[in-house]
Amino acid sequence: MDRRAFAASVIARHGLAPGIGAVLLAAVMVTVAACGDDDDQPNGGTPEVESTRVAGPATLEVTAGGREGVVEIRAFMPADITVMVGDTVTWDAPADAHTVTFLQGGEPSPLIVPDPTSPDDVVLNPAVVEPVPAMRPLAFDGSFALSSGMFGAGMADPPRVMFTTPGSYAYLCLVHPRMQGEVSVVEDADSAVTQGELDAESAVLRAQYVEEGEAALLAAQEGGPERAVGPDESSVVRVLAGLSTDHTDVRAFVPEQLKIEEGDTVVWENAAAEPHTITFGEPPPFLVEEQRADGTRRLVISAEMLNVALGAFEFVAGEFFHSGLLVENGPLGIQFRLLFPSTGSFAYVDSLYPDQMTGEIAVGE
Ligand SMILES: [Cu+2]
Repeated sequence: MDRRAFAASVIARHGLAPGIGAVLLAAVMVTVAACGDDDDQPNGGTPEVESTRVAGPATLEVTAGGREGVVEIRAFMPADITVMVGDTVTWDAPADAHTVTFLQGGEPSPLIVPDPTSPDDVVLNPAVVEPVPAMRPLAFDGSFALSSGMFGAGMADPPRVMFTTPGSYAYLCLVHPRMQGEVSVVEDADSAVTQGELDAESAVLRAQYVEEGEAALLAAQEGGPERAVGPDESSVVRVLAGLSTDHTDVRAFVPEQLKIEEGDTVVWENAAAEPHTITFGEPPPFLVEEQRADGTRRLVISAEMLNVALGAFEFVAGEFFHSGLLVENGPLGIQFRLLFPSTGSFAYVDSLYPDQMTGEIAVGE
């Protein structure tokens, strides 16, 4: 069986939609072409650290995000790179999971969706979690949409993409759509970047973004929390649950420790581009991993994480209070409100990031 017939039989066996089949076939074809190129370049893939390129293709690593304390970087570093035809680009995700997605004119898929086969369940969108095409192709010529699936943070391995055709290819992260980059592919070695140059640029950007996040946190902490007058001379005090800048998400409650009086109300507000929770008591699990009938994995957001009684709450020491997922355009909105009728010190966490985000409400102490 030749390779084209083999690809067609794979598609037939897996019953893919015709459009997907064409994409997969194209992927198999460019993979075959790439293997041919590799045979001509036995030294391909050797990392290059000088600013001048040696002959032959290189493997170049871009950094996807990063973490420094409570600052999560939301950028590809560097975002725009110029490589030579035949170069392979790989993306390293040292902290959170990301995707590298070349939409090629398509629409970005949302991260959290009702399960298409079981709409009562809310899942991480398989179109974001899994690679597209389903088998990651080794090479990319811009003729099809390519998504790595989520990598890093214990998910898939970093993607590697060989660029076979001159042009400019924009990409983004489907988990954090403001993470965007572009790979320009040229035939001229003098214009192409080296790993040494990438590393230097990445280090400068990383320092700049960490500073951007830390400065935003300091600015939010300055002047203390916003207080409004509530009923019967009580106060309504606002606590930020996370915040974001152009290139960062900052994982902190502001203020982390809040002093209030009996009868005061705390309103937490998610000021970040990522979801947060306010949880007094044992944090519920976020994702439950299951197998679908076809063997693919299903990442369900746990009912405990989603379920929450809506309305006004009065805090009771020792009882479980949980905001659910606070996220822009989510069913619960971005605010969670609790009235504290009795004295005491009450610790809470963000269930999604319990190691990074903790807070305390001290009532009348
Ligand atoms: Cu991302």
